[in-house]
Amino acid sequence: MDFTNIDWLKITRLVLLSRELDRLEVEQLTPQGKVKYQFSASGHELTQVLLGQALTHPHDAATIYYRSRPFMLSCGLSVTEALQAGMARMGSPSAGRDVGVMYNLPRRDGLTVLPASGDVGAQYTPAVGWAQAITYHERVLRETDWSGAMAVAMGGEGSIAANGFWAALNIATTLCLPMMFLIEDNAYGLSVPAGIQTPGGEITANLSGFKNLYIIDCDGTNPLTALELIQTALEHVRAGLGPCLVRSQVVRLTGHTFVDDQAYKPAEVQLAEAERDPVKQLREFLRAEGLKQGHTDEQIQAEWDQLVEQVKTELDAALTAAEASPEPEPSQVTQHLFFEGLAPKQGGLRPENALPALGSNTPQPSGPRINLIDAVRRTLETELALNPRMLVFGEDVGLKGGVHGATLDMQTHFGPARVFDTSLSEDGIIGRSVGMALAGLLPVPEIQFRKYADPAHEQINDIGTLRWRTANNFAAPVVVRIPVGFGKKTGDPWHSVTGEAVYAHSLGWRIAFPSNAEDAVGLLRTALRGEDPTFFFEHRALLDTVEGRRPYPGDDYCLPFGKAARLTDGDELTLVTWGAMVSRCLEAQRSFPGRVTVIDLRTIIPWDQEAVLESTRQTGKVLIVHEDTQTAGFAGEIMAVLSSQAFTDLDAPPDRLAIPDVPVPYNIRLMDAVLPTVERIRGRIEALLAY
Ligand SMILES: Cc1ncc(C[n+]2csc(CCOP(=O)(O)OP(=O)(O)O)c2C)c(N)n1
Repeated sequence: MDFTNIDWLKITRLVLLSRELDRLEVEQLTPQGKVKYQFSASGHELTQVLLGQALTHPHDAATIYYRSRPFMLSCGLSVTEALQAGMARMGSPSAGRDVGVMYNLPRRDGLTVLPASGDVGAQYTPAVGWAQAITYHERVLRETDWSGAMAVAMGGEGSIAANGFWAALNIATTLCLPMMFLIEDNAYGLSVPAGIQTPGGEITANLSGFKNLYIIDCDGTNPLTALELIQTALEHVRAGLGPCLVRSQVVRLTGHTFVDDQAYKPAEVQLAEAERDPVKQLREFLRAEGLKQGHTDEQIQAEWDQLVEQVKTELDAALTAAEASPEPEPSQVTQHLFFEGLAPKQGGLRPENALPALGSNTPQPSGPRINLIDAVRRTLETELALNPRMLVFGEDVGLKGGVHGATLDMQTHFGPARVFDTSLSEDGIIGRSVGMALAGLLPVPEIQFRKYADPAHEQINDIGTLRWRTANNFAAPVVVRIPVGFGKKTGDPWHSVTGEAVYAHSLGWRIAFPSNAEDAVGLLRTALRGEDPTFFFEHRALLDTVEGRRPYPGDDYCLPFGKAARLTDGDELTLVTWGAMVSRCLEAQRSFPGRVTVIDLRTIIPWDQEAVLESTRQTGKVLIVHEDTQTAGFAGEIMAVLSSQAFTDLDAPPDRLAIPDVPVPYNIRLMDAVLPTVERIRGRIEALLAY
């Protein structure tokens, strides 16, 4: 952006467009019930419009929030699209699926706007991921067209109290990333004053000692100071000097939403806010500039009136177009949760990413039996060698090689840009993966233990719905590896969780849960060449025990998801299981030779319904064994399908054996008291056979 020749008329037109759009919605469309959620940006427009004009690098990206419509208009969202979004019509960036102000914008000329999240604070770590991806594209892939690009994350001052903000700030400053935080401080987070979010409401003062952070604080309602703050921040970040945090002090001239009457805001505050209205200040600024250039007051007024008229005409035309646009088609509402053959516009496994195609689904076992953890390491290594866009990271995965050894020596082989330690923030690990995936990389984060994924659940859920929310504009196929389950010597409530049912209920995720090294290789490779976000569970009791050992099935082996393994053939009972319970079930069924069919599901989402139903038709009896706790465990889902689709095939009520609804205990006798043991499985088989 050439700041010396700034087109103030264009800036003013965009500011007025946003203001009039808000007015139209507040005065007409919301009362008419045509817009359901109205978030006015009145008072926030100026900084956003200026910033939108400046983000012109083809690899710039921004994450936004619900008050970012002026920025969107400045970045090329048409007024018609904005209205279609509010009115939930086709043509909107989410095809009517998401709240109107939850925008996304695949790259048109320059900037990419990453899919917005409704979770306050969730916008920061994906932007950091994009910023880290910029450095990766530039330094590792040597794609010089990424040089000078930057990421921006925008949020209100309330959002700086959220976990995501701190996770992102830590990462951006520690890695000195090309990133700008734009905090639009309107002094209220809904009704809560800024002093509740940070001491004294002064985030910039409070951050003043933060290393590697350039801080700017200014009035974002004043044309000249707003321009200067954007200019200075961008120059700093684009010069490669590291992240910048801008606090733009703005005003919120309306309620938080259409239904908020601001009763909590004193009248004098509201009056003072009206005085600082950026439109008013812009008008005064343009008048002063006009007078300097020798125009008369009348000429200046006439030009202003003309601009307002133009904006109103544009709005009228856009409204007509938006009202004429179709409603989304209800029969398509289930589309795009997963990849369905159509590449998203951005992110995901796209042709230019040149990811390897799926390999052979026939194993070619050779060599000695290897541990499951070695199988994982070898697969990661072969895929890292094949795919330069793949990155492996997490806590202690670098020099140490992971607390389970899955990434041993990997950093030495592939370098610290591709295999690296992260800060201790699961929110940051998964959140940055979103931005990386959207920037065309394949992030493969490790979460140290299943329970420690808890802080990342906001991002996990947002990744899963991302393709659906954007109607396939974007997709973020991240492969998250997590060691799960009890250990070979002990259990405990923190390291021994499996919790697959929680993820099975997290929309848009696939879940692999291998029971041995061969399946681990095949499933992990399929995940790494796949199009959808995937959890890959590595059971702790199988990592280096005899139960998990198998010969390596080859560098090309890909095991499809949703294909169960039928491990034994029996006529009288179908035993469905997965993970570390597989070997226990196999041992238990040995007491009933020829009577029990053991099915290892191998993947939970999708799960092989056909294999289970087919076997049920033959045996008439089903036992499901899992390690996750019982209530709302995945066995419940299988039983529901059986009762609706195999009711007449059943000779006995389906049974399940799971951990009762308590955490896994530390004391080994207590642990054995809750885990499905071989003896207990045997007992259930016996009872069911005798039914
Ligand atoms: C994680 C989360 N918690 C709570 C909310 C509900 N909520 C939406 S906006 C908001 C206030 C945010 O204020 P601020 O960040 O200052 O932005 P502003 O609305 O003032 O622009 C709250 C509490 C939410 N969307 N997400």
